[in-house]
Amino acid sequence: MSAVPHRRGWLKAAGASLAGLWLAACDRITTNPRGAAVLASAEGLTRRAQRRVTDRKALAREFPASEISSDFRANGSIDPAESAYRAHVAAGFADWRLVIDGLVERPLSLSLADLRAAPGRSQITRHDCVEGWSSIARWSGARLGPLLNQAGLRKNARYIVFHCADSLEQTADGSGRYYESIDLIDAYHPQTILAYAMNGQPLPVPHGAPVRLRVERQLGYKQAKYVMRLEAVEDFAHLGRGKGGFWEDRGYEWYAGI
Ligand SMILES: Nc1nc2c(c(=O)[nH]1)N[C@H]1C(S)=C(S)[C@@H](COP(=O)(O)O)O[C@H]1N2
Ligand SMILES: [Mo]
Repeated sequence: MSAVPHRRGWLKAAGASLAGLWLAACDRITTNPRGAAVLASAEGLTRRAQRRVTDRKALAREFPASEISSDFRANGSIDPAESAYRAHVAAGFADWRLVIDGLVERPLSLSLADLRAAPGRSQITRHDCVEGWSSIARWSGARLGPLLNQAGLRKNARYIVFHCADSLEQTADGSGRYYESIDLIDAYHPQTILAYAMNGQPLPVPHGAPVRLRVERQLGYKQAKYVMRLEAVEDFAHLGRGKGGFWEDRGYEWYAGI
C-alpha cells in the first residue's frame, strides 16, 4: 500500500506538467476507493512476482574452507549396480560422455576433459537433505548456463531434465530410474554447476561420480548424482510418472527451495 501515498506526493511535485492529464486520470483511480483497491492489489501482485524472481536469482550462502564437513554423508544410491555404470567405473570414466539433447539446436556429447575445459566455478555450500541432516563441501564444476548456450536451447525449452545412471527402485517399466528436473531460472543461476570435483578431488562414486548436479538453492534430492544425459524439454509429463523427478513421482515437491 505504501506505493499509493508515494505516488500522490510525486504527483503534487509534478504539478500541472504535460503529463498532468494522464496523472490526473491516474489520481482519480487512486482516490476512487474501488479503483485504489484494484490498483494496490495489482501493484502488490507485480511486486510479489518481482520479489520471487529476484529471490530465485539470489546466491546461496557460501562458507569458508574451515567449515567444510570432514564426514559429508552419502545418501540414496551410493554405488550403482547397473552394468553400464560399472563399466564406466572400471574404465575410470575414460569413455564416459555427457549427452545434452532434446530441444537444442546442437546436441552435444562431452567428455570429462571437455567439462573441465568449460567455464567453471568452485563454491563451498551446505547440502540440506529433507531427512534433516546437512553437510558442507567445496564443489567444482562446469557452469550449466554456458553449456546450454553452446547447445543452443530452442525457444520452447522450459526445463532441463537430468537422467541418471542408477535405479533406486527395481521396476519392470524403468520408472525406478533416478531423474530430476529444474527450470531455466535455476539452470542459468551462476551457482548451478555440473560438479566433477568435491573438496578438490575427483567426485567419488558415493557422491555421484563422475558428475553430479549442484543446484544450490534447493534441497538434497534435487542434486542429481551419476548424471548421464541432460534433456531440454517443454514439459515433463511423459517422463517417469510425470512429476519431474524420482522423489517428486513419490510425493515430494517439485520446487524444493531453501
Ligand atoms: N542419482 C541419484 N541422485 C541423487 C540421489 C540418488 O539416490 N540417486 N539421492 C538424492 C538425495 S535424497 C540426496 S540427500 C543427495 C545425497 O548426495 P550425497 O550422497 O552426496 O550426500 O543426492 C541426491 N541425488
Ligand atoms: Mo536427501
